[in-house]
Amino acid sequence: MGKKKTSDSSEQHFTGRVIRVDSRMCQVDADGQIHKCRMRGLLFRDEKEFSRPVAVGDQVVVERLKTPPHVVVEVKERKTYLARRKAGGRSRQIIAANIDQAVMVLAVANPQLNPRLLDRMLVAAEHGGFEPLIVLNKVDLLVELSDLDPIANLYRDLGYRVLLTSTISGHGIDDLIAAVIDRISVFSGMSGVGKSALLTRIQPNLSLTSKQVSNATGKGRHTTTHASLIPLEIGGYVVDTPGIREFGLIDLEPWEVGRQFVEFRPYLSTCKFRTCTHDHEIGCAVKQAVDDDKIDAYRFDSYLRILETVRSESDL
Ligand SMILES: Nc1nc2c(ncn2[C@@H]2O[C@H](COP(=O)(O)OP(=O)(O)O)[C@@H](O)[C@H]2O)c(=O)[nH]1
Ligand SMILES: [Mg+2]
Ligand SMILES: [Zn+2]
Repeated sequence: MGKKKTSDSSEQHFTGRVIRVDSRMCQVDADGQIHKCRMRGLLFRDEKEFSRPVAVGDQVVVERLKTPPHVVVEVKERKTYLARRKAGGRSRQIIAANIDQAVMVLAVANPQLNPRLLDRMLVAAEHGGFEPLIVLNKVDLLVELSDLDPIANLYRDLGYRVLLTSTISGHGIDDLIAAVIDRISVFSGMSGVGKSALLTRIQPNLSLTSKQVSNATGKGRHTTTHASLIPLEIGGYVVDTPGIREFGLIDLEPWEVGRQFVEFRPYLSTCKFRTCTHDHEIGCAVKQAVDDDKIDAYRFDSYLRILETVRSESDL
């Protein structure tokens, strides 16, 4: 990378991954070397949709200057992005780009397993285009591992990967490590489920900055949006986000919610209305499939709850 032979060192370019962004500077990881870079002014020109031209997770081309800082001159096309609306505006702020997978951590106990929250996270991941990985942690607290079969099998039958882990016994940790190598992963889940403990198992010295709440507004509501990527020694990155709230249901219309339920998809084209929300419409193939036990009733109930939330948010 960037080995173009040239007598003029200012001509040299290299590619890397943006791991941190401040207002005018960013940090780029190129093969384990971290470079503080400026962003070429031209990059700011055509930005209307997004409030910043360079995002954490972007793959970029950097021009190497004789005297650093080097300059980001090109941003490669984003595969995915996690965004949120800027307060009071239409433009969106990218929290992180090119996330490969959403690792959804739940505890089997302490706190109690909450499949409703899991379904909500799955909808957000499907909508954002991140591959979900479900991690059921603290299995050491179970008497029988097979107690988890009903829930693990429900989601496995839907095609999702489900790992059972314990940071105490070490169960499933190798599988988790294999799943994060060379990928950009965002960990989400309620406080107390064991995210930090799992990350420490992946890499002992890895520390996420804990939630930072800025009181600049005086109301304590404004959580910082500055995410960063933490490089893993085994290869890959973990996204350090200020919190699970970011992993929201942004820009989802009520009729789109059903499309994020993988098991609804085969039926959608058979619903009488293209924008069917599967709750009150006639000729709904999804409701029929629920009645025929082809779609799990619990998942359908989750669907109706999420639909309600999305409806009330779009009414705002
Ligand atoms: N029994 C058990 N406790 C765990 C496990 N993983 C984490 N914990 C405990 O759960 C609590 C919360 O863990 P933490 O990693 O801080 O959760 P986070 O809020 O998701 O980052 C801590 O007291 C951990 O020691 C596990 O696999 N089994
Ligand atoms: Mg934590
Ligand atoms: Zn329908």
